[in-house]
Order: sequence, then C-alpha cells, then structure tokens
Amino acid sequence: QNRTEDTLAQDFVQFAVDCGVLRFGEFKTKAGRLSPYFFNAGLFDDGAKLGRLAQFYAQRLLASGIQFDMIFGPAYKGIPLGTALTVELARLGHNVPFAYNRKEVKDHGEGGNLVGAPLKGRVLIVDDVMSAGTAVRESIALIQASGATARGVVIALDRQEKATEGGQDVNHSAVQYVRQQLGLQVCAIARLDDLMCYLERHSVPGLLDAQQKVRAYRERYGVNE
Ligand code: OMP
Repeated sequence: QNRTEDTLAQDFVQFAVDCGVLRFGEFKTKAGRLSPYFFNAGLFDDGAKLGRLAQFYAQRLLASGIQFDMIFGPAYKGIPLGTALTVELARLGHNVPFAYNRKEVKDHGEGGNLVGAPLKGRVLIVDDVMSAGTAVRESIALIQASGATARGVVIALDRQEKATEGGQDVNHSAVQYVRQQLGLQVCAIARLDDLMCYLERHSVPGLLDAQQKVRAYRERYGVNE
C-alpha cells in the first residue's frame, strides 16, 4: 500500500487537527520523550465527532480483514472508543459483543473488574495511540487471564516509535512487537508517516517548523519500516 496515497489517513489527520485532537508544540509522552506533536483522543468530545471517529475506525477495521468475535475497550480512553466503534459496526450490519474493564477492582455488587459481555473467543482491542506499548500489553494480559484470545488491535494513531523494555529504548516499535512477537494483527487509521505527509502539504498556524521538528523526532525515536 502506498501510504502517500492513503486518503483515509489524510482525511483522518485533517479531522484530528480540526477537532484539536492532534496538536503541534512541545509535549511529554508517557515514556518521557519530548514530542513535537500529541494526539489527545479525549478531545473527540461531542456526538458528531465520536460518530465520525467511529466511521474511520470501522472503515479501517473492515478493510483490514481482521477476524474477531468481540470488542474490548481498555479503561479509560478505550471505553468510549470501543463503544462508538461497536455501535458503528452494528449500524453497518456487524453486531458483536462489547466489554471493557475498570481500573479499580470492585469488591461489592457483581465484583471483578470486567464489565459487559464475557470475554471469550477472539478479542479485538480498541485503543487510541500506540507509542512505547505499555498500555496494550496490559490489555493482552487481561484478556489472556480470562481465557480468551487477543486477536488484534485497532488504534487511531501508530506513532511508529521505538518501544521501551525495562525503561530502555529498543529497535522496534510497539506495533511491530505486537505483530511479530505476540502474533496479533494491528491496524491503525493513521501513522506518523501519514502525519508527515500531511505536514508536507499543510502549514500549521503559528508554527513554522512543525515539519522539521516532527522529522527530527522521527529520526531520534522512530523505527524503520
Ligand atoms: P504507550 O502505552 O507507551 O504505548 O503509550 C500510549 C498511551 O500514551 C496512550 O494510550 C495515551 O495515554 C498516551 N499518548 C497519547 O494519548 N497521545 C500521544 O500522542 C502520545 C501518548 C504517549 O504518552 O505516548
């Protein structure tokens, strides 16, 4: 696939910029890297934006051919994303069960930390961003502990940067690790390459050197693929 002609990804980057979800400046990532861009999925913050976002996820997911029996949205951000995607898939004629977890283990009522449909069969994880890969590993462990199989991951943005292991940078990305070492299928609506392609054609108001900064970041922390 020629990523420079990936119109779905370009439309998505534009949509994320328009929503203020994708911003340029100086941000610290969870892995402690100083990033010239940040994707904050929490700012898909009204019904129309969430509906449009779900369409992007569904389109990418259905085109990927990943086979799954149910959807899992990891707390916190994966919950609205998974919900919106599940509703959109049902609208398109693919009704599947949905589950999510809570971070705090409940000791009364129904107990446990899983909510929704029982975790079983081939599970698709829905999340926002993969950077160093910490979040997705937690979801996979949780799914396995329930006796289900983590089959794939769909994310909005693949930052295509070096994963970390024991606090050290390694030479593969989290997405590469999940694909190659864990054998899961991964699809992303857009990746850092698409973002760079977008920056070649669009200027960022108030920021002359966004393209240069993102390129330098990719050189320092990015992986080859
Ligand atoms: P990893 O767990 O290192 O893969 O980082 C993924 C998480 O980092 C996401 O689920 C977010 O909580 C956060 N994040 C973003 O939301 N957007 C970004 O652009 C970058 C990060 C990040 O901190 O790396």
